[in-house]
Amino acid sequence: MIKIGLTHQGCSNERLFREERLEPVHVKRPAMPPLEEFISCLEAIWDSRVLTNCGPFHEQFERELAEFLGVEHLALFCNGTIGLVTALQALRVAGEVITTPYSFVATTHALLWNGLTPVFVDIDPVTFSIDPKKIEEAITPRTTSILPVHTYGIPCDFEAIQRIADIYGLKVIYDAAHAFGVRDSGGSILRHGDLSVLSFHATKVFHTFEGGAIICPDAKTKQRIDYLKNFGFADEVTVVAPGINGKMNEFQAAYGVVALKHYGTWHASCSAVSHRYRELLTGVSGIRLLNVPEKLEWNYAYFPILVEDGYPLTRDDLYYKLRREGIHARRYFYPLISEFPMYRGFESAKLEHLPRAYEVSRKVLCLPMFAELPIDVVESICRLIAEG
Ligand code: T4K
Repeated sequence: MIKIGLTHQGCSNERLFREERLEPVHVKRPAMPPLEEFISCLEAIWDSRVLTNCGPFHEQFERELAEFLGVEHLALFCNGTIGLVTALQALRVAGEVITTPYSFVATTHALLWNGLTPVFVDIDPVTFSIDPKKIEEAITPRTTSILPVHTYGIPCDFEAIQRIADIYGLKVIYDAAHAFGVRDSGGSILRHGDLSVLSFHATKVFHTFEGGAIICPDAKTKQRIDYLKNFGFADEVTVVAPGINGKMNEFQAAYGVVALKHYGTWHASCSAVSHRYRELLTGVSGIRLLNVPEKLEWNYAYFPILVEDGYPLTRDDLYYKLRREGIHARRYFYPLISEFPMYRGFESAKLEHLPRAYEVSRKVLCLPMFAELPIDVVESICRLIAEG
């Protein structure tokens, strides 16, 4: 039983975790709307017996989500990974794809599932996303596309990336798994590139248990993606592509409709958590915080810190120290994707080509970050970090 919301008189949360062996505080805890609100949707599903294949909740959620995100065309998916696999299919991507080693493995697994060759380039030390300056030198005659990731919801340098894509005639597919609701002065950052792919996994700022979406520029592309996510069916007797089953079911979609109404509240709570972390960790020697651009409407997807040389403990020492206290921070993203066996044979995966990504992966620690995280727990975590 989790008791992170409770502080007993004279007993701090950090002592509670240690002495009473309560449930640990994980890096993520899904935000959930009141159960009653979802139950009425379940009743509607029970009555209609429409469980999947783009039923009424699917259509409603697709519409309401597009409006909420400020995008015109969006196709829902059963999860983000199948969304990525399908996005690459939709654009008929072939050959080599330039991407980042500093991400969750799903980013590049989607390439391997399409028979594509990942070409890793190093990251920018500030955004932790692909460094556009490194992209050009990785282009070969086989390069067709770029697959950047908006790491932790901080936008990539999309202008520089698009400039290169335009010069060399490359497609850009953004892995926007972390970028739900992020807006800059021009609007949703999902408008960039040829396609963007969201994840609504349980650990994301907005979730549908599992789920995802592809954001696309026009109705024609959406039509093709809709065919692809439903086995390629254009109608009952016509199959136009070797599609997959990527559909979001009615339970996920109904949940999405309900959850969307609460996102504003959850976002505000995450903002309070993030600001308290920032107040307490700014100036702690050897702890570096994520650089969030000033005018960005961020989503507080993660709270990564870098444990630098000036800190008295190594990153792993701090990770285990917090763990002993019941705080389960996570090392997202360590090891690098390029270090896993199915990738390390690629020339671009050699660590000598990826020094910044390697360094960040050895220093990063993502602290618990979710809407229900009590501020006094944030304060306890920061005390533990500050004391070294
Ligand atoms: N691209 C990027 C850049 C991504 O980060 C991801 C997913 C994808 C693509 C693929 O999208 P999806 O196909 O997943 O839609 C988690 C998530 O499973 C994964 O979705 C996410 N990225 C990745 C960064 O994190 P794990 O293996 O770390 O998850 P897990 O099960 O250890 O969960 C972390 C903590 O969250 C747990 O310690 C407890 C808490 N938790 C988790 C779940 C699943 C809950 O409280 N409730 C839950 O239901 O990968």
